[in-house]
Amino acid sequence: MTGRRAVEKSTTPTPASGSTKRAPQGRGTRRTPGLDDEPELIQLLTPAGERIDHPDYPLEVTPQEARSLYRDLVLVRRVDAEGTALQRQGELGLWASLLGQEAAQIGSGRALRPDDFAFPTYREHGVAWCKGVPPVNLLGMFRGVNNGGWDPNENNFNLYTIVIGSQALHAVGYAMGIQRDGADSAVIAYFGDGASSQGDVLESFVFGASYNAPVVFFCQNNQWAISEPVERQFRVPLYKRAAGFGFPGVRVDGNDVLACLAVTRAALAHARSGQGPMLIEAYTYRMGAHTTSDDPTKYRSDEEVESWREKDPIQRLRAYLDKQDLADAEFYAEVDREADELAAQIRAACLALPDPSPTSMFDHVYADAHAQITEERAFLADYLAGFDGQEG
Ligand SMILES: Cc1ncc(C[n+]2csc(CCOP(=O)(O)OP(=O)(O)O)c2C)c(N)n1
Repeated sequence: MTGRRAVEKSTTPTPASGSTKRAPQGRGTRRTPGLDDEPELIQLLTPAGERIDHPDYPLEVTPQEARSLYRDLVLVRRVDAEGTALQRQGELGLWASLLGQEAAQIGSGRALRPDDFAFPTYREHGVAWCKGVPPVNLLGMFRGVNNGGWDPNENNFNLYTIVIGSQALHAVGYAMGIQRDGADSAVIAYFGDGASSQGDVLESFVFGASYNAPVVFFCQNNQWAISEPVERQFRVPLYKRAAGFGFPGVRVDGNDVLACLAVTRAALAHARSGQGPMLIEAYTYRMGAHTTSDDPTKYRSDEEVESWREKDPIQRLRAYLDKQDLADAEFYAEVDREADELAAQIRAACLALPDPSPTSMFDHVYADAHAQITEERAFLADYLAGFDGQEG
């Protein structure tokens, strides 16, 4: 591991992880005056579960709220594990795992009000959970039986976006719309570190800033864009890019659910009060593969993965609950039992998803009837009818 990542990992303070400073090597030795200050990492819970305060992001959580955040983290991890298992058993074509990113998603998702609109990528299963999208609805697209699986307007949660970064533009457009409606809501756009190099995301920063749109850009920096490491894309820490566009950027510990909740709440309040966008960089790690069709052992080291395992978001909150005596064995057993039940439900519902008719691929191509589509649909229907009565 060389370059910027080495610099980032050594200078980002994670109090209980005991990170040590290493001499930057390779490309990381190039210094940029004024841009090489230590990035501040906003953290409210250390990896050992110690609660710390931050003057700009105060947060009160009741014992009940802390337990419910734990429950969400565990259930969402289980939904994700079931998605991976279903794909491995041939029931899904693909699955994009969120393993390791639960705190970034649950923390930010819990900060959203029902009237706030979220624009996800393909990995935001935790945000979907917070927005009330039933987990089984996430499976349709990955099983290839529908193009989405939920109505975006029912839960103010847009359909998953595979085209990297395009949803950031949709989010800003939507935010400009609600701004003109005079609504007191905010919009949040999720994307990854790789996506932040995409033109669409940078254009959305320009528009968001120029129009002071009520939008929060939430970047989950999970360190890798498939096999591209983050240091290949950034000369400066990602959150610092916001300054160049004229709005604030902060880096939050993406494995700390409390910090993600507090910082996202503050950013949404900032957006709602007419002060325009904010960029949140949730500094986290993708513990699993990019998707089930990827093999990360080809490009990243076991040591790197292990070092992040020590910062696990669920263990961290559990350590806090234990230290504060907020949960007992019965509570943990109940959450695990609920997770087992949820996994079984998802599995059964996935297998019961109806297969679409082959000609349904022509539906919704255009809003109104279209001569060419009508002809192509009829051609396929005729062709398929030719097999009627044949075996196999
Ligand atoms: C416009 C576009 N270019 C390329 C791809 C192929 N692609 C799929 S995922 C991905 C990497 C995305 O990385 P990042 O934004 O960091 O998100 P992550 O998957 O790590 O959460 C790429 C390049 C795509 N889907 N869309």
